[in-house]
Amino acid sequence: MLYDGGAIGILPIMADLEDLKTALLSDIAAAADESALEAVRVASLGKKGSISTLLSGLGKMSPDERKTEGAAINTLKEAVAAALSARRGVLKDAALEARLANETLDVTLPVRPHGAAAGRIHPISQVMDELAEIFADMGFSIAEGPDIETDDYNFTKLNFPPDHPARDMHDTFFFHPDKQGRRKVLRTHTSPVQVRTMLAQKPPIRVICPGRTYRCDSDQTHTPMFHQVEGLVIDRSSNLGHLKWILEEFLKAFFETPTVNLRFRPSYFPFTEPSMEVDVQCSRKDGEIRFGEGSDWLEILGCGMVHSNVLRNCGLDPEIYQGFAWGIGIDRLAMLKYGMPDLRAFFEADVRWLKHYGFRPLDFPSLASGLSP
Ligand code: 2NM
Repeated sequence: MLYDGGAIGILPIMADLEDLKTALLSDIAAAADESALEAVRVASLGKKGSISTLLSGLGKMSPDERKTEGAAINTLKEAVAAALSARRGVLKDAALEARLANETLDVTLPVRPHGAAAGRIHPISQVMDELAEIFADMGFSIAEGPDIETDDYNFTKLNFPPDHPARDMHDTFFFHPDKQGRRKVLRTHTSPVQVRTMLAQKPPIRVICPGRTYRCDSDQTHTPMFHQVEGLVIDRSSNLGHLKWILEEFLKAFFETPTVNLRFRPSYFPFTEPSMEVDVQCSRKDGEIRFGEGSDWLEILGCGMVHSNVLRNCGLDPEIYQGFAWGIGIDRLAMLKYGMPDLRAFFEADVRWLKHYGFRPLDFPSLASGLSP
């Protein structure tokens, strides 16, 4: 059957419409699949379809004719559209039934060792997960902030006065200054996250701030982007005894040794007073380092009591609150714990390296089941 409109003429009588309806409905009922059904739709309701052609012929009719013919054609159009949609539903269900009957899946087959299971967790992500686990157990939460920071948060609020030489200690990546002459920086440490935390929260504060940090420095032991975790505790009577206990507990849990011996040496950071560098006692044999024993010392982190200027800059009254902070390099922690000799391999995205040093995605660290599976 052709629905070319021409066969029916542009001035159809009601009987022609009935014939057309019967023909279309029977074609719809006979359509065996969705593409056959679509052909009927195009031939009737499509731009040049029979019903569309009838509708476009209305313009040539007298107003009276148009009224009756128009209503009749629209009724036809609706009936055909409804039949098309009903048939489409039936065909869709039938197609799905057929697929379900044909496609089978043997759920007793072993899982293929491909895909997600073949991926590996990067050692830095693994160490960050381990840190989160250890500090969460001691009541710390994790705080994060932007990699691009203001000079104010990265330096000024942390008691680095403008033009103070301490700013040169951090080989800073500066952005071009804006119209007001302010230049943003790639944060040189995660301390600005602690500034944000102190400005936003009331003590007691217990946070760790892990993340990417940037310094313009690149050699055997430095990459321009590296990872740090800093910790901050603020309360009315937080003191160095608490700091020492937290660091010992952390290092014992992280390196999975029953004891650690720490040595605190005086040092200088603008944001702490007093400031200290901390060494762990260790032994070195055949290039391997062991903690908790031996006659050697390895510098591992920096720490101190938060400077009263920093507290004041962050809205805390140093007459009421005091606290301590520390900072550790995550990349070096990972190298020490997992025996990776070359820092630069961390950032080369070599899948062979990742296959060797990476961690299985479902073996996440837990203090109960072991941090490093
Ligand atoms: C370190 C060493 C010592 C530190 C201080 C602060 C803040 F914001 F509270 F002032 N955050 N981080 C800090 C102190 C960091 O890294 C070696």
